[in-house]
Amino acid sequence: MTAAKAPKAKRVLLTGAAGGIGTMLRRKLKGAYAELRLSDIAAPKGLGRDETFVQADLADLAAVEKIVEGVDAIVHLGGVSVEQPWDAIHRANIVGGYNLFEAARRHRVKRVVFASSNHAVGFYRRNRRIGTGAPVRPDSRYGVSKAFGEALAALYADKYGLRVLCIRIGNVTEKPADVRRLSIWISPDDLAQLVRIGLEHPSLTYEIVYGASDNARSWWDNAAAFRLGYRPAGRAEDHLAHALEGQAKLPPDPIGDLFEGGPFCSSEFAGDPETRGG
Ligand code: 15L
Repeated sequence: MTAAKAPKAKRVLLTGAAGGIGTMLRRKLKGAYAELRLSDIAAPKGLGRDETFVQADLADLAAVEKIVEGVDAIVHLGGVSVEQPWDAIHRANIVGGYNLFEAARRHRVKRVVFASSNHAVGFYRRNRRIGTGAPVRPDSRYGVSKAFGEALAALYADKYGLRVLCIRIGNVTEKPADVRRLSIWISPDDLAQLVRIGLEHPSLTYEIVYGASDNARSWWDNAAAFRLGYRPAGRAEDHLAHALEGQAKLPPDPIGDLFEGGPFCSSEFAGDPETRGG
């Protein structure tokens, strides 16, 4: 099949469905596909009768194979979503990420939308503007696991023909929570738009995009997303007062303020801030 004729997904699996982003997306994607199968370690709250939930631990390949069986596409949000000790990151994001892509290959899944994170590039300085071609610069073990996920995604796309969209999500909330988030914020509607591009775009093969709204203070060149038709409607600056209010409640973070990843960079930081970071 030529790239231009690839059909959009009909049966979709959402991993990490009980988490914050999973809960938002589950609502936004409702009714958009013939089947939306939800999965997580624990059942999501308020599961409707019309919703299908299948429990699975991502570290268990046999369990992951069961949840991917029969779907056309996967939105992979599952795993650890903040910095944690290596054992937890390794189990859920490294082993879990591998299991997810490998199960997708074995079951001939066509597409994966991978929830990557801004923390894969968190150690770039805030006075730089980076595109998706910049080398990864993780700011945490968590960020490393997201860079690993992007690499896995590229391998499965290039070698096995999977169509993959990696979204380096900034921070998805109704309103940006502080000054750093004015640069990286994405509204739930804009994130849903990007996810649907990943599930439906006819000529997608492998792409990394930034999961950010139309933010005046953005640090990212999101041309790759725009080429795929992304038209964000949210603007962080419309919520400036809310962000400043949130900022006023935060402790000072002079190291974090230098880098895109903020507190993920200053946590455990032992380097020279003048010479470290990209
Ligand atoms: C992330 O990747 C996390 O999942 C989320 O909890 C926030 O910390 C976000 O990044 C952020 O950078 O604000």
